[in-house]
Amino acid sequence: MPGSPRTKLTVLLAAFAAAGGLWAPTGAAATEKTAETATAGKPAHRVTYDRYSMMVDGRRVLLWSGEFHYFRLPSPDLWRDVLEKIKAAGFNGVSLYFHWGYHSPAPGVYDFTGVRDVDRLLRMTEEAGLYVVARPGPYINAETTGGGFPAWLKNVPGRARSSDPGYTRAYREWLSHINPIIARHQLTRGGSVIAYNAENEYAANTDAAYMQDVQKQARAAGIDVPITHNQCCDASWTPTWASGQGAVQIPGVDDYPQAFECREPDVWGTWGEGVTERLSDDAPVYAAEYQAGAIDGNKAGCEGCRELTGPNFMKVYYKSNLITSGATMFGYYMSFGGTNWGRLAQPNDVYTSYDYGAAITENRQLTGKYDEFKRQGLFTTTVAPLTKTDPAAAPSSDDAAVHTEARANPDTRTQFVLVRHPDRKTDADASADLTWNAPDGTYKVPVRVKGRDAKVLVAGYDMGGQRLAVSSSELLTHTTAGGRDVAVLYGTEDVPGMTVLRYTSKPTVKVLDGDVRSTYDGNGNLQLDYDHRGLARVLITGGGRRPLLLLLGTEAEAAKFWKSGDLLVRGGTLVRSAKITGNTVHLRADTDRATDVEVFTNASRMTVNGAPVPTRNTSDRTVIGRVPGPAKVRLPELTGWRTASEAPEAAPGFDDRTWTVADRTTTVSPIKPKTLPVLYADDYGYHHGHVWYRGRFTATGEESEVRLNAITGKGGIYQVWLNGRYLGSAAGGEQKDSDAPINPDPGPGNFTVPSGLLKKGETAVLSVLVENMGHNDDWTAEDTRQKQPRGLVGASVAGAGPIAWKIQGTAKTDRVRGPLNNGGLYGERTGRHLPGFADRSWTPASPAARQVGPGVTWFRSGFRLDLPKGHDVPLTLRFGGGNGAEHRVLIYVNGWNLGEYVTGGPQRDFTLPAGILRQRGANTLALAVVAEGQATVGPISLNAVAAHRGGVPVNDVPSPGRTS
Ligand code: IPT
Repeated sequence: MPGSPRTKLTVLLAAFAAAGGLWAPTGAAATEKTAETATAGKPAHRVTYDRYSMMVDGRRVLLWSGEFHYFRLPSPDLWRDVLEKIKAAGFNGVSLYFHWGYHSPAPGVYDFTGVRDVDRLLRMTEEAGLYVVARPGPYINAETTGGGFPAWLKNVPGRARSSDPGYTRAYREWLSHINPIIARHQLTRGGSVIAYNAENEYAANTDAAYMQDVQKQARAAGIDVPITHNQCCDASWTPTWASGQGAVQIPGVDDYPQAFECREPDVWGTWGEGVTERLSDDAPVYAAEYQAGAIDGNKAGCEGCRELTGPNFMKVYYKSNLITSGATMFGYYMSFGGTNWGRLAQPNDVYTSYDYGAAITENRQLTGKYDEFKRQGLFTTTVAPLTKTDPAAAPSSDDAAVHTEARANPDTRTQFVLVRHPDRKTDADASADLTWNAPDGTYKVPVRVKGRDAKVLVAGYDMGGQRLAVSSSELLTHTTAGGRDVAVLYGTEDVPGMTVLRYTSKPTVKVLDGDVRSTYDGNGNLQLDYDHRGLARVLITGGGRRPLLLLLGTEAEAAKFWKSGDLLVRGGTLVRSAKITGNTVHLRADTDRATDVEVFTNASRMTVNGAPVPTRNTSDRTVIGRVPGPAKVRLPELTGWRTASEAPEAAPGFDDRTWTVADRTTTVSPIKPKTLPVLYADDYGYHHGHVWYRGRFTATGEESEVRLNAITGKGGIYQVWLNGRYLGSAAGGEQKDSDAPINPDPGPGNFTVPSGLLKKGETAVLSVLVENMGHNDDWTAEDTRQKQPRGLVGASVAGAGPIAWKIQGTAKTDRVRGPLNNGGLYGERTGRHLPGFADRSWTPASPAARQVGPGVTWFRSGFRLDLPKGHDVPLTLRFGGGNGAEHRVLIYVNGWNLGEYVTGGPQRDFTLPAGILRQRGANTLALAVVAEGQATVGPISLNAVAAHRGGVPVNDVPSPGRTS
């Protein structure tokens, strides 16, 4: 994504439209496509599709998946936590990017162990019962450094995302590592992968031979599930990869109708109507990436993004996709965003947090958006006729303020009616009577759309052993347990609802709870009238059908339900799973307070997370367990701090003999340096974090000014010393948008040489510390963005002769934590960030009590945690405002770089994931403060975001200490 996505996108869209590049249907005949079936060990499944939906073993599947980035959560056991939360929200799938650069520090070097163990990730998806859309790029965008490209690709000649030979060798190398892992986890081999996405939003500067080869590589590695693509931005872009060379089997569309202005969460639809269009006549409609959060490009904070893409938006837009477009495949971007730990961020768009305003927060907490996902997800994955629908005549509305659209299943004739305002953005309160020609007769159905809202109503549905004729309430889910059906319907609070069920004779209606009137018309119609208020319970028996327990609730009540297999559960903060053995229900559940959890089954005993809880049975044959809340949590104060300043590189006498000589005169980068030699960090193999430069020259005594240019990526700075004297800092430049002219003077910094500092004939040393904030992406596939250099792009001293340069970045890649973890600060090169570093000789002082000067200062503290077992207590590190000059702080916990605090930035709370954090044991916190002048940092504290009894067991992630 570009920095100003809206402008960028508009410009590109206009260009495509002008070029006559609007999408046109191919008119290909509808056929059922069969993916090749392979077998191995586990039971293999057949994956097919037609124009309506995907199918597994011939059974139609509505793929309701959420995007998840394992690389943004460096604690594999927490992957399971998030996957289980995704599953419990009613999703049946996850969409997973695989990040080339995360696995590859250098050409030919790949790592799939530890936090990079994607084989384990895919096993977990199988265990969680989630289908996977595997998206290995090679390019992924995702607001991550290089858009997922390894930084070493910057040194590979030839245009990325094309069939250029240099790039081809590189991406085939990546695919040769990742494809076999994905292949062995396909459904066709008993795994979870249902589809494989080739490339990513490959819509500008395209090369069909490349697109074709990416797929050829996949097939050669044994990928036999359907290949998909996520078409950029809406269906108006070309190519769509629906036909011709490079075409995929299931072309999909990405859509972000709300765009990314999180400062104005009430402004809807800035990027359009957001209705996913059909790209192929013989494949399902696929909303490949549908907006489920937003990039916080203007630093409004994630709550603004959550509001912009909140429950009302979800109702109106997601339900339109179901009915207006008949989509049966969805990937919601993001379900959980995570953290740009280390140097994962692409600096133009994001900072450390990638919370994204998603349904599950960066600290893995459930939000109102999660509730809405659950309401929609339980419905879409329960009601099978939704997997095959055609447009149908909609009920007529007697008031134009209420708009209707419909689809129907051609086999079952079940109807689905979208009810909304004609203008989706309006927040009016509109009512109408619908005249509904439903499969079981014509009904008059009063409906009301209150505020920004949309509903999908169902008619003519065989609901277990029941027949739902029509309802003005929405269907959450239903199940059959102990010989009876249980169904949950819901609607807007205080708004009347009406449901008609069909019987062969008059049934017996018993209202167990709430206020529900019933009438039987003698023609098989049992009509129930009620207001949506709390949760009403109605038991209907006789009438020629098995018993039905009908639950009629508000939206809030509906969100309290969970479904695990056939079991329906109500209450608790999270129910991960429920199963029944004999007379006992076993729940895996989280609670943030003592609460009742009700299971709609006739059991009498209950265990929660393995421990029995007191239960009582209700008259409506359910069991209620009393589940304890969390134990009290105590967090330590951060004390025992020690501090030491660094930056010896600034001193003239510093020994840089082992540093790399920077003397290149050519570069692969399309951006040419202002002065020679080339000083681009990547050209010397230093790809992440800080780099140091030391330049020597023989002084003339006439030097007047140091003139520098540096590209840091957005938000970075660099600092300058001459003969050990601090000259100051400057903002690093950026080279951002592809269509912007190349900036001829990026990140300029001119520093006056203090008189008398340099003596004629003596060697002078210029030391420069430049931060690399991350690499640009390449979303328009023109290569110049991602190859934009980092580091110095120009350096001269007015009045001086030539300068001989040396450069030093990351000393060596951390084998466990990976290439993005640490850069080239002195302290990083010497292990000050690692557990076990001997800091006893350092000065005792806490950050808040110690003023730091310009340059780099480290603080270290150790703290013990003793969090209660069987609990999930997500912690953050919180920064108080600090004082003085601008400063930034790299946060190392047990040697892992968990983010960068920047004064004036949008983020003060930094997620410390369990696993990296020893929940019961000793932890090391190390902070590298890079200040532009005199400053005080903090105060800094540990903060518990929540406390839940439950969670998943989290093992400590290996965090080796200093070894040399
Ligand atoms: C689309 C990308 O495919 C995805 O990787 C991510 O960058 C997402 O957007 C935004 O967060 S790009 C589309 C909005 C033009």
